[in-house]
Amino acid sequence: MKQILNFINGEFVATERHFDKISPQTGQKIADVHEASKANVDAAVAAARAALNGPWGRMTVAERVQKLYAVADGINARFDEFLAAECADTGKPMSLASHIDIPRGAANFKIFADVVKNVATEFFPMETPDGKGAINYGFRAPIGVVGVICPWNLPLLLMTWKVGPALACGNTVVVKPSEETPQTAALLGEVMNAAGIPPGVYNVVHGFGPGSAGEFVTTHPQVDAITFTGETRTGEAIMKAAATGVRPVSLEMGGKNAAIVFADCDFDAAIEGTMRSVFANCGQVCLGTERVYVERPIFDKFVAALKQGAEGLKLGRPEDASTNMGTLISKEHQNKVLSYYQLAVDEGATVVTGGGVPQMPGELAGGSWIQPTIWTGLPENARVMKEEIFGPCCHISPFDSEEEVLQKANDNAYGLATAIWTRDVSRAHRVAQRMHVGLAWVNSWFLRDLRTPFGGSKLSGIGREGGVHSLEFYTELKNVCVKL
Ligand code: NAD
Ligand code: 6OD
Repeated sequence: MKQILNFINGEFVATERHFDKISPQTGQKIADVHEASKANVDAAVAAARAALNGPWGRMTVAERVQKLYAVADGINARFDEFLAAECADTGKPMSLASHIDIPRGAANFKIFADVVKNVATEFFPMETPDGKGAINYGFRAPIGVVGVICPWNLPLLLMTWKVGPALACGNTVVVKPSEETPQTAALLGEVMNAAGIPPGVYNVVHGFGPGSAGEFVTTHPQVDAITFTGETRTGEAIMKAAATGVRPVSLEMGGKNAAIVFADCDFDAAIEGTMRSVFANCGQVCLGTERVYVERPIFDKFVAALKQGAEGLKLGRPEDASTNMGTLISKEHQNKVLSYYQLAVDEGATVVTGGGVPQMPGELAGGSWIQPTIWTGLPENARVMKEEIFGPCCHISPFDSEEEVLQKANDNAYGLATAIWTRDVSRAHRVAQRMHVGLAWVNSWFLRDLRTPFGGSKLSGIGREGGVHSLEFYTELKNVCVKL
């Protein structure tokens, strides 16, 4: 059986307690994961502290940048191993992970190295009574040892989205991958060593949340800042943990995102984009759409086209090139999504398509498969319209005016993302600016430029990362004033 070890101070560390990694495709165990104890987490934090005060902290920016380029190259050199590990852990199609998850895993190191290399700080010359003057300049110091708590939906992408900028800014990290997806974080340890990243800079501890590695990292007094991606309730617990010691947190959390489709849109592009935003990664994307509002003149046509698209999705093995939808992450998550499928019916939805579990052949019958699902007919106050499901499903509602759709789309406790489909440029800007979200796409979805701010409003999070905004979280800006 494959053994997934912790990575502490540049070495792979076995532990006594193990937990099972279950394949979401078959329901069979595929690996033994070594759970980190409190003592293992203490060792990881101590190693991170020593590296911060030692070789990593003393490295010039140029040297650090070269090392991070080598990490990116190392991921690309072992692309197929990362791809196989990510797809085994998540059940996602290789066609998806080879275009998004793994290339982004590498890009997150290159791009944030470039950001750090190229960003200037502020400078203010100052007049003084003696006429000689003074200069002020900003200096960015690393924030210290960063605890990185990760989810399972885009494991390598979302972990490196934090680790890339954290290391580029000169910090060291203790990463707690999701218990569902331990493999690529561990594999990255080998790449770090091969790239010459000093021991202790990148550490990985496996385990769960409360009473396990997640809690040990976030409550550790020697962890200086915490960056988290995951569910809103977990984020709240982490924010409480960070209050002790007044430590900064960056929280990227859930969403209940609305797409708004106006009658003047490019219809085919709106269908293609909405198909992706609802069904990509089996609906397990925080930025994904679960509420679709369609202007009444094209409502019936839109519902019919999305139904046709959903019914054309091919579920199957990751390595099969024709697969365009994989599994949910686990049986537990399948049960959660199915409970919402039932709730939608109980709340009075019309099931346009799906609503259950597909029949899969052979060993796949034991996996966490789910049908792509579309509903219509729910009132705005239904729970299915308010709560994040995190599955391949959406509700489609008609609307008659811009004001009406803005009111409905914004009437939600989350505020992560929206996708607006229209050919009217003025309306596109107007609606994008009036949506209570951190990210608004117009005539696109998940079109990402890593230099741009990323984050959510309301229950979807606090803080922004991306480009220079990541520097704001991963460094402390000091003012140096020099009298001339
Ligand atoms: P989760 O909150 O259940 O788990 C995330 C991580 O937190 C895991 O590593 C888990 O072990 C750890 N954890 C759980 N309880 C903890 C505790 N008390 N202390 C410390 N660590 C703890 O989230 P998930 O189910 O892995 O991911 C799905 C969720 O993540 C969805 O809600 C999705 O919307 C959200 N998400 C948000 C973004 C974003 O950028 N906003 C991106 C991806 C996923
Ligand atoms: O692309 C990214 O940087 C990012 N943070 C994506 C998040 C996806 C959520 O599931």
